[in-house]
Amino acid sequence: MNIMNVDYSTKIPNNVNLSEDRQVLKALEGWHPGYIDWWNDMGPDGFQQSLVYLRTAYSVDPRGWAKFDYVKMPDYRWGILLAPQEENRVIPFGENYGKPAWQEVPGEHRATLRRLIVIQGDTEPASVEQQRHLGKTAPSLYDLRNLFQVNVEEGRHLWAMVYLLQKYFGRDGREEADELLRRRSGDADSPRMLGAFNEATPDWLSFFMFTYFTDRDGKMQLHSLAQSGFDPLSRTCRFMLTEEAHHMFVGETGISRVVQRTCEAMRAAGISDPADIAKVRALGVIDLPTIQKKLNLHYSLSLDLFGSEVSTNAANAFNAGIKGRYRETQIEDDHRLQNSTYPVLKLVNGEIKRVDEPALTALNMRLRDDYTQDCAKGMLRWNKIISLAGYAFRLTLPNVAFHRQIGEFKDINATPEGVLIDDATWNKRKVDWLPSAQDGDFIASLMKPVTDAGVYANWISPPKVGIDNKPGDFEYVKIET
Ligand code: BYC
Repeated sequence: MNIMNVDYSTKIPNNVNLSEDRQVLKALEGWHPGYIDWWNDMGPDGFQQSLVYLRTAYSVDPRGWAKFDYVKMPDYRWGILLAPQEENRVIPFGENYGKPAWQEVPGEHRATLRRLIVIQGDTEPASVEQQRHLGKTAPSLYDLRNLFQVNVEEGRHLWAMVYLLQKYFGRDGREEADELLRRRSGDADSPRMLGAFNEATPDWLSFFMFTYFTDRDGKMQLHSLAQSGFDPLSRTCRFMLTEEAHHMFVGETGISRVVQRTCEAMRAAGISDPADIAKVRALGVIDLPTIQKKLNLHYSLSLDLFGSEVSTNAANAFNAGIKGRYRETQIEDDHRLQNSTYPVLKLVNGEIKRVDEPALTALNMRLRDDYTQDCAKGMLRWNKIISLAGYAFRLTLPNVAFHRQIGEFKDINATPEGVLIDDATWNKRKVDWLPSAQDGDFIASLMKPVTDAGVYANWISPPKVGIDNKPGDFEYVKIET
């Protein structure tokens, strides 16, 4: 079979020759009904009978891999797609640097690999659960369609990890696959594994922040796993990254459009001070200081997803050849890191300072730094919109010590500028930096569904171009209740 093209003749579309891999096909077919039950219970609330203009992967050729058509979500063809195998690929880092990449799980690293695959898999359904109520308040059919596109693809990413578990990890892999359908975002007894995936996504601004900041953690982690010496994981993550790009596009352009609309409305009303929150809110748009607060929240929650700055787990995964660095193969060094150091932000005598640590244990910090750099690009774009509208206001990333629950800064309080403060000051000032209940109520009051084609809620600008180059009044979702 041609690896570039996906076989749609089996119940589970795939480019991994499932029809000749009866045991895995059977295991996946056994898992399928539970997945559909999960999708019906925890996937988008309502809209399951609606026709949604979705893209589905039909190939893994980067030059043309998806086709668009109307689909009912439960009929979406969730498939197993791996990027083509690179001939003679070698392990690009760690103690096994330069040896042939593994096509089977190396016994001594089985537990580490399984843990990483399970964590990755757990985030995918979690995000669908977090976003399940948003369809009811979508600001347009265009946005509704983008939400559902993100949701079905996160569902596919779950399938991707479940395939790896079932093909390569035998009985315990099957048990883990079942557990992935059992845990629930925010559940007191059986929560999702990582913190940010148990938080609520209560409104569309949160959704855009989530797809900008949290999906971007996904990008960094997938890039690191795409370097893996375990070749099936590498190939799986490489293809997932193709889809992930759209999710971050939804976040970046979503925030751009909110900022744009706010600036336009302020200008039209002759408002010169963007911090005059009452006046701005009276226009039915989201004021820039509140957008900054949402940004502070989602960025800090997403930073926690990188784990501790100094981590032996990260060092072990790298040494083993299982999880590399962002763009590992493009880095010019020895790819073993036995003798190098990396500057890590730490608390030293009550001050935040960079301290050299062994590069191996500092890998989470390094990936987080790469992430921060990537996040900063959004600020440039959004601030350009604000300055073109004639306002001096600037959106900024808060200091990495701000509002942290994992790592070096979890036990201290810091302002968004990185000034350390005591508990009393934090408790008094936190409403200035993080969304308050009143901010949430105000945003919630704007979240009214808009379901006419080509029409947008007052608080968000229309997109510059349509999906798949469709015209402005295209009916992206044919709503059927
Ligand atoms: N919450 O050495 P440490 C995505 C645990 S997002 C709760 O500090 P390590 C997506 C950790 O598990 C990408 N627990 O950190 C986005 C460990 O527990 P155990 C998802 C946490 O292990 C949007 C202990 O603390 N993929 O794809 O080096 C929509 C000490 O750990 C947290 C991955 O994350 C936390 N935030 O790094 C849809 C890739 N942080 O084992 C999808 C796979 C740490 O001692 N995961 N802990 O009980 C990893 O590479 C690493 O496990 C982590 C943590 C980066 C998550």
